[in-house]
Amino acid sequence: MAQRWKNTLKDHHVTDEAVFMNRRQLMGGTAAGLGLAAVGATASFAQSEELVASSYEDITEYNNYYEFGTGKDDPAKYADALITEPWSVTIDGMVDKPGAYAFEDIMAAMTIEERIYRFRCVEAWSMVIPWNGFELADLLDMAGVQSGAKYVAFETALRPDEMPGVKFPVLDWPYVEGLRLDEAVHPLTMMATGIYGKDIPNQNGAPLRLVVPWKYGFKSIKSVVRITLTDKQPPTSWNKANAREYGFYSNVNPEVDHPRWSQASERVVGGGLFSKRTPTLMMNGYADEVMEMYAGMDLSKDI
Ligand SMILES: Nc1nc2c(c(=O)[nH]1)N[C@H]1C(S)=C(S)[C@@H](COP(=O)(O)O)O[C@H]1N2
Ligand SMILES: [Mo]
Repeated sequence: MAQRWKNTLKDHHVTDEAVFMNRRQLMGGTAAGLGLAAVGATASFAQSEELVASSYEDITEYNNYYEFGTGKDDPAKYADALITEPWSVTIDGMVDKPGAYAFEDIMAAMTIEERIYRFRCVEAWSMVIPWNGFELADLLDMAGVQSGAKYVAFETALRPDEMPGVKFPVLDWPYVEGLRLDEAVHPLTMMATGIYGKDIPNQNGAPLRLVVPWKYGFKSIKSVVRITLTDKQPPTSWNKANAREYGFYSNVNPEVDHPRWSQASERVVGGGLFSKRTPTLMMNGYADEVMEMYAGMDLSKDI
């Protein structure tokens, strides 16, 4: 599965930045010392050498976060207004311990790791992002998922005073998303709280956002305030906006085109003049890890 992002090779400063990771992103509230954690971080980057991360500037200045406007540079311009402290995530529905979980308490209980993932937007652009965060499964464990739960629903904050974009009915606010429970507890699925070892910037979904690397980017819902365990497939924003174009699963699939464009290839953001298209990989390159979850499904119909 080696995929070399040649045009971003010169941006390969991941290891340098990892050394400067701040305390919040390094410490999962456990005993790991700063020095040790930094060494671990460098090692984990070295293991992923075939994926070269996009630059911090590309990742944080070219965004989709429609609550702040639909332009790619709107989130970087306007998302500073989002107040992320204090923050809590309500976990409710079919869980043993429903309630509002303070962000600090979540961070103290979780193990923060670094994962370099491909990120593929349904609009056919892509990046490689070095996330910091924890597995969603660990957070769900904290709340105690009850038997009978089959899906996980997510909701973004809705703050008209802080989010200039929500006065436009582009989507039915708040932004909502959902996963099947097996997808939600898959080890690749994470809640990201950092990028390049720094706290995740507001435009990328501070203070915590979902990351599901084998699905189109819109599944990776930002600034999550509610997580609900349910036995019914939850509504999702883009499916509500246009069910013909956006399904519940939204798995990256180069063989199933969007009704208005091909999904066979993608533009790697950040190449500048040398920007090129590269073939899109089945399940965004994670087929070996996730394909078995879709056994028996018709991937051209269950989009
Ligand atoms: N709440 C919310 N989450 C969102 C979006 C959004 O508009 N609002 N955009 C989605 C889309 S379309 C993409 S491609 C990714 C972009 O993530 P990034 O800006 O960190 O690259 O966020 C997703 N999560
Ligand atoms: Mo997207």
